[in-house]
Amino acid sequence: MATPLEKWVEEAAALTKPRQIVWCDGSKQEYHRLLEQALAENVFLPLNERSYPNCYLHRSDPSDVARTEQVTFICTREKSDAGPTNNWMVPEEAKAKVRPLFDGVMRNRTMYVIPYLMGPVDSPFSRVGVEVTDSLYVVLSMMIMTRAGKKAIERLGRSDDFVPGLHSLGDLHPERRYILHFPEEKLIWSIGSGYGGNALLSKKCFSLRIASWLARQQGWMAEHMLILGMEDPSGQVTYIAGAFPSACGKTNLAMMVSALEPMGYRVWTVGDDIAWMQIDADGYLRAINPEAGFFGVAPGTSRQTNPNVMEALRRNALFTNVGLTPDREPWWEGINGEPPPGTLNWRGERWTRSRGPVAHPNSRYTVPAHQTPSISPHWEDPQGVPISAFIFGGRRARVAPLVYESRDWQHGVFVGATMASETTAAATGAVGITRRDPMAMLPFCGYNMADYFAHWLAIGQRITHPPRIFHVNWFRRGADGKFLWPGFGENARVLKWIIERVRGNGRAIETPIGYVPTHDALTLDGLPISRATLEELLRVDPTDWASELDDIQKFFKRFGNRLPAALWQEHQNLADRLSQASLARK
Ligand code: GTP
Ligand code: SPV
Ligand code: MN
Repeated sequence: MATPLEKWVEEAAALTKPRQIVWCDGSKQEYHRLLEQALAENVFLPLNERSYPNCYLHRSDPSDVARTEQVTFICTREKSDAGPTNNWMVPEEAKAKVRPLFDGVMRNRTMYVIPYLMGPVDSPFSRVGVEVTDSLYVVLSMMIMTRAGKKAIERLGRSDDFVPGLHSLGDLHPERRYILHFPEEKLIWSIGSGYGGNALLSKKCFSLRIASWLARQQGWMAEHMLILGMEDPSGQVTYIAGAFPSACGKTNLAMMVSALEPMGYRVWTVGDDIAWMQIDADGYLRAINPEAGFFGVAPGTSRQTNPNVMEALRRNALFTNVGLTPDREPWWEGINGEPPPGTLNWRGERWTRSRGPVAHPNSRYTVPAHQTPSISPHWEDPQGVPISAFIFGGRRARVAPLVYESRDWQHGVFVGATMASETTAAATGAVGITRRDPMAMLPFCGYNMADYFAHWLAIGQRITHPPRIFHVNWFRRGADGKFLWPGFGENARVLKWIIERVRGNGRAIETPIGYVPTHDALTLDGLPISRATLEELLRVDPTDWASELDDIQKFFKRFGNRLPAALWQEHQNLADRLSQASLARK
């Protein structure tokens, strides 16, 4: 008898009518066979075999270079279950609209079936998904980003507990592009895009949008978070999970070479984008990284900013929409000086300054996680790692200081729920607009965010040892428009303060927004930073925060009476503390 998986694949094939169906086993031989085919079809171009062995370049359709939030939908029976921040359609209407686009779409194409496991092979918290796709780029990327093939099939057996994802490139026309989620039936449909988060359905679609829905039902958390371990000179490792919006520094923080390494502080990478977390029997929150690879932003990555990933990228990596030098090496802005003469841009044209950047601002690399020199010995621990602190952060030219700590869990949830950040090239649309992006989940929460906040509050009630909650901002700018903080490896100085706070000995002053390091609390040895700059970095400006309060109020009002009262209470408390502080100054 056919298994539930086989049945679903048959249905998908009946709809899309492929020329043939190929089941992926996830083996090395298969990867190489599919790569040969991708090279023959020009889906990939080979890079320099000496300097970048087994590395390839993919150029996507120029209209298909980033996630498209405007055509991403949460399809629930009730609109209120998707909430005011998601695009919504009734499931039946969404299917009626998009089914015709899938009908016969694979007629002259091969359908690849990719069973995959999210999470370590022997972890009780791992889950199975299956993607069918007609894109070789997707297949090869999924082989790096997930544990694909046999491992997943073995885990699934005859069970029907998997998240099916139907994907087709369609005709790549932006008007016929839809990314649909049906959380009530744990189903994903995606058509018209071959790009990253739109097409690698394991990532944002399953591990965040569907998983966040499941997590709320089942009492766990699925978050857009990096996971790292900070080792201190005694060898003790403190694990931290951090939520920053897309292209705001998760991968770089998770893989940093700590500026404090000479003092014995180093960073171990567990994950760079997604954390699945459960409360364990001892009352700690434990996190696994469901992914097996990193899909990272290329521009800005260099030997100086992120030597770990530069090392990892020298073999078995896929590059998307970067430039190509005459030596057939990948090139992007920030990698190293000027592009060599004769460099091709991301569209494959000979680069000239007037053609804009060499690499697309959202160009990416895809690389197996285990290749990074900083990979934690515990990154595949089946039970996950215990989280002692959460960090929320965004790109804020003003307002948010370098770092502050929330007062308690409820206040920390308020800090996360009111995060804001300037938009980036990771999604289509204007760049640099400040928007509220709660917990960096605005584009990824599969249900009403008011209920999501309530879930966070409820989780706090259940953890005996809740992580302490911090907020950071590496992107504050001075009057000259330049970043005040050097960032990257220097962020270790902030992590050091965070782990000191966790252990009860970091120095801080209480401000209306929370606890800010005293001027002598951060270890700044060897960093040429003036007292004035440090003061500016740590400054809490009452005028800025007063307008922040107004904007938060507007945002909260969108959720009507579904917003937990505790968050309105925190809003009021912040207002009270700010007005007390301004009275005290008078
Ligand atoms: P997604 O993969 O889209 O989720 O992005 P991410 O959050 O992992 O961001 P990533 O670490 O890839 O960084 C995005 C961009 O910000 C890159 O161009 C980095 O070079 C830059 N960046 C990262 N960390 C810092 C920092 O500490 N300071 C500054 N100034 N830039 C940074
Ligand atoms: C993000 O945008 O947060 C990413 C890239 O990590 S994508 O996979 O396209 O979502
Ligand atoms: Mn991301």
